[in-house]
Amino acid sequence: VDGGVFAAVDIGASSGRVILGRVSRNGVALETVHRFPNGVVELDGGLRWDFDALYAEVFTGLRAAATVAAVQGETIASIGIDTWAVDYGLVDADGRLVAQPYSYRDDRSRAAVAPVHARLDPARLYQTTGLQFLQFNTIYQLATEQDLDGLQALLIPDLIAFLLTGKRRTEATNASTTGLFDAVAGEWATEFFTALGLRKDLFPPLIQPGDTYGVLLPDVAAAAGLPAGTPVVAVGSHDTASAVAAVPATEDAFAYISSGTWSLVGLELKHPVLTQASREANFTNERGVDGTIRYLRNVGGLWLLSECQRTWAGEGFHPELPALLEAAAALPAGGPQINADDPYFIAPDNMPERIRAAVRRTGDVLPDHPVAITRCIMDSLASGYARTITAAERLAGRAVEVVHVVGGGSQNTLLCQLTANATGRPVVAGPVEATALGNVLVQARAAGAAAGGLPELRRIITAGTTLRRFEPLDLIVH
Ligand code: LFR
Repeated sequence: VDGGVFAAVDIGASSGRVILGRVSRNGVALETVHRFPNGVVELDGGLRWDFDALYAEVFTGLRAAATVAAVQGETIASIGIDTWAVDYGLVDADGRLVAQPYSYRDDRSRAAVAPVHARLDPARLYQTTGLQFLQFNTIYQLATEQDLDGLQALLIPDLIAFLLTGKRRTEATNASTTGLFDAVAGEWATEFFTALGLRKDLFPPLIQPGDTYGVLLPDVAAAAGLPAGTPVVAVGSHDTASAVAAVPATEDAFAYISSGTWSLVGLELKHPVLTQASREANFTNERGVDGTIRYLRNVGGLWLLSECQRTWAGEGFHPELPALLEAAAALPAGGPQINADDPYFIAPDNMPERIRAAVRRTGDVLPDHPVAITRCIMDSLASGYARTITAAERLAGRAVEVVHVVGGGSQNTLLCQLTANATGRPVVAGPVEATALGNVLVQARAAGAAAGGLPELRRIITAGTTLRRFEPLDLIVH
């Protein structure tokens, strides 16, 4: 491992950050130089992302990164970008964004599912793409577009890279979430474009993690205060791909939970599982760094809790998270649960009442109290994780001995302990900033500052991070 300083742009559904990652023999040291909120906005009759505002924040962050590095006498070797998946912006021939991109939480794509399936049998779609069915997959979103003439679609990280470099590419891990990508060939599934009447060049050509989009446009570099010629390197631009790359696993028999707005729960495989049973269980075969397969399911995530907090705040009630979780931990096990992956919870608004209604439908009662609701969310997530890991073991024919939790949720002691209990496996929690670490390490390898495959990159992380371990507790009192 040689030294190097890299800038990671990492934008999630609820916040974004620009981070400096310093890679050395002792691991990767992260320094957040800019943090900003994100969220869906109601705009032009839909739920969208305020992309112009996000790009301005990215720019502010890059300027901050340049300043911090300059003070230290360092040069930023490259920039890498990751965000959530599936969403895209449309640009015209002059490279102008024609509208703020829709959010996957907008409901419009639901009505497009049946027409797409009328043309492409879902079983055939799965056999090729291996993608789990989610109503917001890019393929259904695109089917709602009225007029794509002369436009090109850029996935969100690729759109940022395009504005920075002028180069149009589609990064492969994120392309694998579109529903238009062949999981075995690792190429666009061109026959599906044809079947849906989409131009084959609707998306730009693929780029692999570690390859370079291009260097900063001269005016961009000048405005950001970065050296001319600073490259923008493709990383696992799907945030989950970067997070999984940074799972500090030291053995093969592991499952991971990338825990944030969503919980992405599954295994890392060499080959996709495209069986009928896998489709019925709605497992996805998304592409990871180095051509690995992220065999996982989207289980509901901390979105359930953050949306509740938003509702409670609107009612003038601001319970502090640590106190809320501590009180929830004191409640007995065996309380009411919901199915955390129900699409019913995808859209924003009035989450506490929606959760209580879902519990009512199971014939149970959930008190209208933040502590009870919080405990219900935690229990439901832990059960969802356990169910998913058991199914993944069966479908992929692989045993799991340890569960790694990375991302923001790895700080949630209650959730980690409940996960250990529900899965009956030890849980290793951390790092919190897995996504940024995965982003930085792929850049570091591209620059020659780190070497090897995922096991070697993971060893760099394990060396530099403190992990917490939770043993499963037997809750049955004898
Ligand atoms: C997590 C994530 C998931 C994807 C969802 C929507 O941030 O990227 O992997 O299914 O957001 O894009």
